[in-house]
Amino acid sequence: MDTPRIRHPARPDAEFVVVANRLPVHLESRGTDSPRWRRSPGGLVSALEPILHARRGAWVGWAGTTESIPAAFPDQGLRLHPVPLDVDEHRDYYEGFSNATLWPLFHDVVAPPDFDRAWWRSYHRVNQRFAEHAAAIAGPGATVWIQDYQLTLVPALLRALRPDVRIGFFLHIPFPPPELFLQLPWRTEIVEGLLGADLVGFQLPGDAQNFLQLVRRLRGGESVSRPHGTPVLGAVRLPGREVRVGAFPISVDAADLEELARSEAVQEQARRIRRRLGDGRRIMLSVDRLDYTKGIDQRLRAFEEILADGRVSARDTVLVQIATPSRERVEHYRRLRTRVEAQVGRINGVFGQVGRVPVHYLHTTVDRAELTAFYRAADVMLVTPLRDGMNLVAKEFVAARPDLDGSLVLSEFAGAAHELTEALLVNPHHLAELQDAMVTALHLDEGERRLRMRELRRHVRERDVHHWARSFLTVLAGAGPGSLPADSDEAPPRASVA
Ligand code: GDG
Repeated sequence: MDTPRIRHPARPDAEFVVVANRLPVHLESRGTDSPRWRRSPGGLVSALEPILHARRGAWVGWAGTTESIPAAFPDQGLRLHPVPLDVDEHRDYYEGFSNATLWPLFHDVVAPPDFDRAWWRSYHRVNQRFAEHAAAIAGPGATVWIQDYQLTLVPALLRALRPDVRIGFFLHIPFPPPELFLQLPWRTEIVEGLLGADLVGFQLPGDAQNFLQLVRRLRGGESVSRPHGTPVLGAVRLPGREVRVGAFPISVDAADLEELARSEAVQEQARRIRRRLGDGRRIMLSVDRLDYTKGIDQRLRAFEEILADGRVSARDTVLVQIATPSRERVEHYRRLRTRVEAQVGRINGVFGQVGRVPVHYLHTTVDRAELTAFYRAADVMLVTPLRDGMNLVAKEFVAARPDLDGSLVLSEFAGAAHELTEALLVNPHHLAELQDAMVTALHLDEGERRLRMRELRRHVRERDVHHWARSFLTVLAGAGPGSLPADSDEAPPRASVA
């Protein structure tokens, strides 16, 4: 662990600033020891870390606690700037507006969103605070990259404070069709918030098109230039500047995951997992945050039915569901947990025997090496969300299979399905189709498994998370201050991607 360093007061000298709801650290409690700050692993931080180091970077975000931040806040070798949130703000800005309004609305209202004025006020206030923190540390002409749906107002709020900086925004979740988005009482404020950026990036071209269509509805057709082709699909003209809009599908650190998957320790752990689940049994695996968008209950129901009609048997097949705890105080999430745990209990009660249950349900977070061992141990990976911006689990599974074995069943409503076309693609709402895909995946012959996996891996290795960060930042570097003469009629130049 790095020596703790304190970053107060802020200095306005960072050349590159990442603004995200969370800092890439968390407090870890072990036994009776007092909790310690640890780096949170993840693709975003590994993609951005080299850039943060090379460009005098800083990261602005919430530290994950509503307690006051200790004086010796460790920056883990990065310049971390914590934004404080109190208990009420955590409830209203984070659990409320972010996760009970925007999250369900942006995921095709698979759960009904709640609209609450007090949450909105808190969301606005907290976004203002994030903007002020970013403004306080960004050097003259810095690049600021704002992440995700919790911070949609920050681009415009930051521009008002610091018109000299170049602002990028990336949305990690889907952007809904205008008919759904327009339900939001604060729709204009959010769109204007995003238009404070020089580049607004989405996962898929369809998300970017939804946003451009919405802008046409709200601001008039003449404000949007013609499509250009991926990654920049159009631009919104504003007085004196333009906002580019594009698609940048996120990915994983494939080389890093592959190295971990090839390590002897992970391979041994994978063998141990297989032994413990019963040698000779085929393993189906799912890994999700316990979220209603991930299709966990639909998947369990599909499995229950193929057990009931005898297409699979608990003797030779087992389903491992890792369900990471998530947003546990939000009502929809509590109800989902109750539902899923009742289903698991029923399936195991009806189809299990002593020492041999059909579903292993782990409501926990496993460490990265163990997760990779599960990926390596699986015969079939089930990734069947009802709606998902991308879904990194699907790409991680592929990256972790240098042995070219394992089959991937993937929902067509996950962003990843647009790239991972060699997976067995399914509509997770169609129970029979999902069941057929599960059974087919369990019986794919080795030749076909290898053929599909080779293609999947080629894609994930070429388009990894470094490629994602590079393409976004290359387009952003050509956007922003000075990229368009004030009253130009010219279409913006086609962006080139490194
Ligand atoms: C949002 C969008 C988009 C899960 N359980 C454990 C664990 N994980 C890790 C996975 C993966 C990550 O969490 C989950 O990422 P996903 O992409 O699957 O889903 P969201 O959390 O909903 O992410 C999504 C993403 O942002 C990025 O833009 O793809 O569409 O919804 O990396 O590995 N990691 C460990 N233990 C666990 O138990 N170590």
